[in-house]
Amino acid sequence: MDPISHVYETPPAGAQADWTVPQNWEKFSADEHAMWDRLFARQSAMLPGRAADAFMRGIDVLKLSRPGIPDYRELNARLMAATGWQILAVPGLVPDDVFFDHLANRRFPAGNFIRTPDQLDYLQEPDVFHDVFGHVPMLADPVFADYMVAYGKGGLRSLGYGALDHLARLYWYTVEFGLIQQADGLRIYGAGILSSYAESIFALDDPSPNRIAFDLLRVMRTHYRIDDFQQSYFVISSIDQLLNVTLETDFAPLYAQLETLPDINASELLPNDVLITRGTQAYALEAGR
Ligand code: HBI
Ligand code: FE
Repeated sequence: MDPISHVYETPPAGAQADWTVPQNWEKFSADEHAMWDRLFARQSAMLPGRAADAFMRGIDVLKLSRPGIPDYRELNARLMAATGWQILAVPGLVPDDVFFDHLANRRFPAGNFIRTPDQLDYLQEPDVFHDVFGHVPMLADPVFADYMVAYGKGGLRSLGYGALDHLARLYWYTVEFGLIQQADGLRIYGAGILSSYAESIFALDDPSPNRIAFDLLRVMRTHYRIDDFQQSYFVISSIDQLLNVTLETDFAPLYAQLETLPDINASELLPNDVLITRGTQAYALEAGR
């Protein structure tokens, strides 16, 4: 997950001006590679029938099932051939403008560390498992790859409108926590879900959360939780829908409109919502949220 907790102003020692660092693949220990393998085995056993077809294809095309933390020299050769994207190592969270500039130029920044055994199911900052296992397979899909570029360019523009918070919700409810309606059922394409064992079950099977047909303006009005399962998920009908709505929408008037509209709570439903599932919110109510 990507909590916007502590972002420094300037790159730390050893990092480039664009916040990247050498991956230094050789420095990962046997224990760190074993942690990747453990997480990979747990997720890949559960994801067939849950993850989007595009994600499963990405795992295959990029040969992510090879043991150990991927070496970006090899991974980037495959990813570059598929969609022109590359993965670069960063120490952790990077400033928004730096992040958007990387995306706009087909570079995905990945945290250059892996969680420890006591962080198996939750950690604050995105590590290499979340960033590479969660995000990179979808970047091998040509349409999704273009969506991420469009998002990066839109992100840079949003800063000029003071609209970062609204645009960040789009990232959250698509790239991180998105669901997609396939002909053979509901599937996950969001990296925040796909890199989490428990949320990969919750997001599809639990009666608690709302599952709402994706609507751009609606999503940009909706609050989200960074520290627990989502109370609502938004469902796209295809990756083309996501790319096209992003390319065809003029965001400037939308941002102006957003200033006049109230925000929506994460669990709230609106009369115009197209519902795939009306959630009971039992999970959130039980947890006292
Ligand atoms: N930095 N490394 C990293 N990863 C992110 O996902 C990230 C970031 N910085 C900012 C950021 N995300 C947000 O601006 C987006 O979630 C919108
Ligand atoms: Fe992420």
